Amino acid sequence: MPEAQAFLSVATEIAQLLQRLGVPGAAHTGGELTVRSPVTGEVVAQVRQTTAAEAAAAIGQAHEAFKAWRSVPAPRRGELVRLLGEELRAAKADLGRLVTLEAGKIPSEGAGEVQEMIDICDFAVGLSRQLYGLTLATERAEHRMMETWHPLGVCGVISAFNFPVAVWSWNAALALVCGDSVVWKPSEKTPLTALAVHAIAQRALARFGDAPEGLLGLLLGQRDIGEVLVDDHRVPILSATGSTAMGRQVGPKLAARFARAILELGGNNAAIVTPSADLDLTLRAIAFSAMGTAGQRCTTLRRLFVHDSVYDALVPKLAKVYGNVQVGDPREAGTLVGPLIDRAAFDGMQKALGESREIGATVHGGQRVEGIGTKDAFYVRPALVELKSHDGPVLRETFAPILYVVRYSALDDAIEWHNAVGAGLSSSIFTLNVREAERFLSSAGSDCGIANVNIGPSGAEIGGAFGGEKETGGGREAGSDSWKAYMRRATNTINYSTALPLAQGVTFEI
Ligand code: UN1
Repeated sequence: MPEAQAFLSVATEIAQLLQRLGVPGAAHTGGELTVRSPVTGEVVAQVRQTTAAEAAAAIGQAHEAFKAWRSVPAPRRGELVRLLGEELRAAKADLGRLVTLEAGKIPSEGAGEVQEMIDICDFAVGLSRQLYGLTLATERAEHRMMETWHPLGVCGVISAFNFPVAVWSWNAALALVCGDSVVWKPSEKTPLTALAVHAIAQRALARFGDAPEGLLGLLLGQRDIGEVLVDDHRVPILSATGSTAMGRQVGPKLAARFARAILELGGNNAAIVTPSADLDLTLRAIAFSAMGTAGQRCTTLRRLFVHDSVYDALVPKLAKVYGNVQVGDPREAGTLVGPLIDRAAFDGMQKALGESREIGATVHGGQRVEGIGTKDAFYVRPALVELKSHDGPVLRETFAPILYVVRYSALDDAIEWHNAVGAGLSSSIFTLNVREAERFLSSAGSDCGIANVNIGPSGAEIGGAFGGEKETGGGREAGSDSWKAYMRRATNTINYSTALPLAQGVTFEI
C-alpha cells in the first residue's frame, strides 16, 4: 500500500477550484442545498437553490433567446460552441479535479469526462456546417421536394450525479448548433460542477459577444425544480438522464403535452465470454467496465455470462483482481475504485448482495472499506457474485460495483438471458469467432442500443449515437445523427411549373 498522502481539506480545495473557475462565492455558501463530497463525506458547500418563480423566469428568458438564436446562421452558432470547447480546454484540469471531488471519480476519469465535453464540442462545430436535409424525387413534373431542419425551442436537460458535466455538454453542444436554447437542471448531488460549467459557458458567451441573454439557463435544487422544466409548455424537448423510475414519471408527463423526450435511463449491461475469447484482454475489459467509476456508470458491466469451457480459467482470476484492486480516496495515487455517491447507494448494494446470498450465490467482496474520510463516506470493495442461475437481483440495475457471473454452455441460452432484463443500454461479446460475433450484433442478437465486440460495454466515444432500448428509454444523444432530435423537420414541395398537378393523380377541376 502506498503511504497516505497529505491533502488539503476537500472543502478548501473545492473553494479554491470554484474561485479559479469563476464561480462567485455567494453561489455556493449560505444557501439551502447542502453538498457533501463522497470522497470524505464532509459538507463542502451550501448552494443557493433556484425558486420555482426563478425557474419559470429562466425558461421564459430561454424561450425569448431561442427566438433570436434560431435566426443566427448555424455556422455562426457553431462559433459559440467552438469557444466553449476552447474554454473547456483551458479549464480541463480544474474542472476534472472538481468532478473528482464532487462525484468521487478517479482523476483520469474526472479529466476524461471533461475530454468528452471537449470532443462533443468539436463534433458539434463540424455539425454546424451540416444539419443537412434530403432532396427527394417527386412524382410531379417541374416540382422539387426537400426537407429542411429547423430549430425546435428550449431544450431542457436533467442530468445525473455520475456524469455531472458531460451529459449536459452532449445535449447543449448539439442543441446550441441546432438553434435551441438550453435550460439545465443538474443532480442535486452535484451542483458545484454545474456552477463551474455555467461559469465556463459564460466566458464563451462573453467572447462570442452578441448571443441573446438567457441562452443557457441553470436551475439548482431538488426534483421539484426539475419538474418545472418537465411541465412547462415552452420546453418542447427534454433530455432526462437518470433511473428508469424517474423516466416512468417524466415520460408520460412529456407525452401528455406532446413534448419530445430524450430518455437515458437505467442499464443492466451484460457481456458474454465465449470459448475463443482472448482471456487476458477480456479480464482487463471486464475490470474497467465493471469496477470503473465504482460501478456507477449507466454503461457499467453488471452481468457476465461465461462459457463452461473458460469459466475456471477466467473467474478465479477475476475474483483475485476484485480482491486486490485499490479501493480508496480517489486523490490517492493508484486508486482505481473511489467512493459510492452516498449511503443510499451503499444500502442498495448491501441489499442486492443479501438477496444474492439468500439464493445461494457465492459472493466475493462487497464489504465496506472503513477508515477513509468521515462516517458519511462510503467505500466498498467491488463485489463479484457467482450465481447458479440468471435469477434474483441480477435482473435489476443496482447502481453499485456488483458483477453477477453466470455459467452457460449454449450461446442461444446466453443471448436469451442477455436480453431477458428490462433495460437495453449496452452490451458486449468477447470472441475471436466471427460467427458468434456477427450473431451477437445481428437482429437476433443483443437487443441493446450499444453492442460491442472485444470491448466492454462502458466508455463509449462521443462519435456514435449513445442510448438504449426498452426501459433505457429509447433516446439517443451525442454523435451520428442524434442532432435530429433537437430540430424539427419540414418537408417542402415547390412547384416551378405553370400547372397544378395533384399528387396521386387526384383531379379537382373548378
Ligand atoms: C452515463 O453513465 O450516464 O459510455 C453515461 C460511457 C460514457 C457515458 C456514460 N461515455 O460509459
